[in-house]
Amino acid sequence: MIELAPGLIYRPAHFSRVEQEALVAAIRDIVRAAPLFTPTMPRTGKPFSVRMTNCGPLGWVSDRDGGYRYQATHPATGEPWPAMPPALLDAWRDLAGFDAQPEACLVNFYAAGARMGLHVDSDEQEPRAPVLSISLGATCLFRYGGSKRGDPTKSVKLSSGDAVVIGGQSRFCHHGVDRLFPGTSTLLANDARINLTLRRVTPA
Ligand code: MD3
Ligand code: FE
Repeated sequence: MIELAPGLIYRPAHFSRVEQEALVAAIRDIVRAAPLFTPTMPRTGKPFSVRMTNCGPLGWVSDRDGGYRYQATHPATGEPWPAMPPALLDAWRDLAGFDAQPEACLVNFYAAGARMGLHVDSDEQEPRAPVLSISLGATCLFRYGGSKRGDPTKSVKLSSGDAVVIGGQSRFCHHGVDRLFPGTSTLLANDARINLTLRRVTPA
């Protein structure tokens, strides 16, 4: 356990290989029920390079007309999101240090070359709840900074099986994924990476 910044807790290799394989199997079931979609930026409609889906009662979506938001249904199929797998609820209970259940698990699928620009997660209405991040597949270079966009940043490599709890003073810090490292995944084909983020959305 390494505290990268106040409230930013890095747990390298938290999940065993067998646990990672079980998470990938659970995600395959989720993607079958709730296909990956390509979010687009508010107003401009520019597509993200990361594809996404969700599980749990709420899911994060974004498109040109509706902007960033949580909603109970898949933007393309209109179906409710699939249930959160028990292994993810267990991980939240073990790592989040927050009494109420998570309501959303955002599944980010990075194909080779995908990245995520520096941003703040601020669409949740429960600022006391942390975000729990789980990385699977290819190693990435993750960047985090301060509450202001121009604040200095630091970088850390996130590898398959790593968990990060983002809470406290770090909950509203800027962060992003600069790049993936090809040839680093023995879990997923084609240098892909999956990141899961568990979130409490409504006030607990
Ligand atoms: C640091 N995902 O989905 S997870 C996101 O690897 C997102 O896919 C990244 O940022 C990914 O919003 C990073 C780790 C993470 C999540 C939230 C944070 C780090 C954070 C909030 C504040 C500071
Ligand atoms: Fe984020």
